[in-house]
Amino acid sequence: MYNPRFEKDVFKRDVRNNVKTLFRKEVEEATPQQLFQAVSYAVKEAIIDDWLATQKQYEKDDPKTVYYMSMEFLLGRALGNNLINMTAYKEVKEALEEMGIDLNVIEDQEPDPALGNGGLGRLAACFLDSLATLGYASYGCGIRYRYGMFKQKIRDGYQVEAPDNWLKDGNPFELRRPEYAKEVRFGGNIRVEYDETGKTHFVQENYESVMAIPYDYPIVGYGNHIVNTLRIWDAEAIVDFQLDSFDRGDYHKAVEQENLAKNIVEVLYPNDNHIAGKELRLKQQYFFVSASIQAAITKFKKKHGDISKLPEKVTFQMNDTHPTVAVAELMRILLDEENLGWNEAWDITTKCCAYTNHTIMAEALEKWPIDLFSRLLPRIYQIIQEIDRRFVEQVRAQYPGNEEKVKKMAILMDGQVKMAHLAIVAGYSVNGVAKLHTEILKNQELKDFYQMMPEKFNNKTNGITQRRFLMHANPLLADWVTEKLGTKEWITDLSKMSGLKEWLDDEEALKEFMTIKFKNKERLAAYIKEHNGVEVDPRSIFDVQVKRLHEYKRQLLNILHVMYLYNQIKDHPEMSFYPKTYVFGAKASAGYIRAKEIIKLINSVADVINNDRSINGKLKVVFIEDYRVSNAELIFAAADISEQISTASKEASGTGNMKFMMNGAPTLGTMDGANVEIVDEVGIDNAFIFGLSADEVINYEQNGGYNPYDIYNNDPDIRRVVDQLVDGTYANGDKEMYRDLYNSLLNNQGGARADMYFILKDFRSYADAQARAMEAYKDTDKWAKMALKNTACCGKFSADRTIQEYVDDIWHLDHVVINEDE
Ligand code: 26Q
Repeated sequence: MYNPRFEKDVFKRDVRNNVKTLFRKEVEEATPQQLFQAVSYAVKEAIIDDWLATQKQYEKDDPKTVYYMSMEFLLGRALGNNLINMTAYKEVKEALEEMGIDLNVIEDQEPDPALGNGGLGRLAACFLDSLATLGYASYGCGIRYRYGMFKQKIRDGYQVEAPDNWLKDGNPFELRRPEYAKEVRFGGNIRVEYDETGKTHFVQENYESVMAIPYDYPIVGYGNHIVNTLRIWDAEAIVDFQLDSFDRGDYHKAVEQENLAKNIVEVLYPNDNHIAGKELRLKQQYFFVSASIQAAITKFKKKHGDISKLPEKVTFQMNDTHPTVAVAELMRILLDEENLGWNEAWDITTKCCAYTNHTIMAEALEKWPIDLFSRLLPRIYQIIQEIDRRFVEQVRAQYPGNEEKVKKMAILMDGQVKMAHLAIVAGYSVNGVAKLHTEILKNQELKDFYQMMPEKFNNKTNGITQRRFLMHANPLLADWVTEKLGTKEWITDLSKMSGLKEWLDDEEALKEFMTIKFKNKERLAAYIKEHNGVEVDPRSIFDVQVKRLHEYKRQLLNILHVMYLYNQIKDHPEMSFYPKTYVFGAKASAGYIRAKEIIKLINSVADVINNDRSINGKLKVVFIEDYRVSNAELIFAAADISEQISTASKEASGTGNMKFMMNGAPTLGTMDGANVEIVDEVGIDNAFIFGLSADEVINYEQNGGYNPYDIYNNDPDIRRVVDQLVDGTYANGDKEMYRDLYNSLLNNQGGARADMYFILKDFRSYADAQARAMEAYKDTDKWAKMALKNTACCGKFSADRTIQEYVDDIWHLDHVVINEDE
């Protein structure tokens, strides 16, 4: 056992004491929430020792540090994960059992810290886990939103949003660090001053400002005593720090600053792959970026005198363009506070900043109106003007007379600040998140930049942490894997999973593997019964699509196909059909009307089908309310089929696809994002691939799309389901409820092409893949083999592999070891 604190008796005493001091109760009287708090504080105490030791080691070794800058960290619950990474989960479970406490029940008391939307935020969380586990010094830098991702309720089939007050019972794991507060300034004007040496100074005046207060959150590495830090910033009014400003009659200013502070960190924008061009969003971005960069520089300077050495010790990774003001903020500090010249400052900045692109969706490319931007961040804007001026000069020098290039590549153009261009120009690395995605960036979206600076571009295929998504999510399978491999090495070296291939022809092993899947399906069925009131049969095929709702992800294709199957079963009750349960989970951005219509449609179809006794339960549809990290863990473990059906070229990578694969669910999907690499690993025969290729999609797009009526007119099955959107079948006779969805499939609307996402175009090929999957499932032995093959081939998709590649190719961090005896 690695931590003496988990000496059972000591731990039990700690928990008892905590219940007493926190709640003045005995364990037997405490509520589950109180027990969660008491247990968490006991765990935190153990973490703190390692946290201190880690920071001491860093102080001594002085390793290069990555600052992972992200507007989102979708952490999921901490308690179970921390216990796993401290290698104390089983001991603590036993200790609690002896006290009559069920750890699972306690874990369920923890609110999901949901400081992120979906893929991008969850990736950031997986990366922190891997950085700590691999022994690299890192800080996650983000915002401590008062309200995270909204809670989703389904009322009468519609999505209703409720606030996520995740901090209402306090947060046992965080640590407030007021001594590291930083001031962040907005607005006002810049006065130019010259000192006696003739040097220019830029002085911001008439600004508003807030105090950024860091909260540190421990990130526990697996079994190595390393504890890194996620630093998320809260905002407080400066007046809290200068109590006398009320006396000075600055009452209005005081109230204004209170409001500014409160608003900035109030809530996470619930948009996924879509830009909300709101001023408050830009404030959030600059707020956490400025505080984080200031803190990083302060820390660096405390140890090193010479700021020009910054790139040797510090690197800033920008998670998409959202923190891109970082490059201008770093320039500002180097120019205005460190008094460096432009060239020297630029040299440092371009060696410190790197950018990851997560999307090619046009509506997700971040641009800000210049008037808004320059008003809010006047000095930052001046600096960007100068960066742009010099860059455009360079473009003109390289492509003389080619003003088209300037128009396409400039940072400031058409009254907008183009954040991706800024990130590429100032970054030393630009990476995509899957092979296909990076190729599309190089050859289409960012072609001009790639031609001008090919050396910056590289791919880092995403990954996930097996600690959360296998060990914690699926303990039965995790134990089985350890037993079959005869080692636990896969926990920190997922390539070891390939050893499972030895069991592909072992009938007994396959049976055990499928029994585990069955138990996980029973566990999910119980959850569905409790939360949806729907009975689903764990013997049916669990076909699952869980992810944010977006048209390009094509949940609509999935549900139209369910409608088609239902028609088939009704028309041919005698046909051979393996019982299926279609599981959906998805949040729609609150303002995304069409996405919400799709949620309503899924729920309406579920209602009709689940209540039709004539089909003998052959088909069930379940929409899981409030899809989030904690219930995702149950869902991945229980899936038979993983739906990854985005329009090819649109999903940069996807990471849910990897979580399903790891848990033994073959992919039913398009050749998009990381699906391509999943197929490379597992073999085309162990996936169900369909649909247009990325090249074909891009080709259609460049030629104005295709005509969906060609399909609608010629395929009666498709016509029937499309017509069912407007004949009242799924709307109690209301013919208008789904008219917009119907029109989106068939008719051009303003700028939007008919069936932009090629749903009807891919329908037949999708239905065919679905049929192939059902046929395959009927052959139990063959299916078991296919499922196990997926688990056995998931090694590449560990975030540990991804992070090692970032370290080797981009960050060049030093490896740190904590000496256990110190
Ligand atoms: C931007 C401005 C204003 C408000 C919101 C936003 C915003 C927020 C979140 C824009 C985009 C996002 C999220 C994007 C995202 O999650 N992208 C996904 O990233 C994953 C990790 O790389 C990939 O696997 C997915 O393919 C990609 O869609």
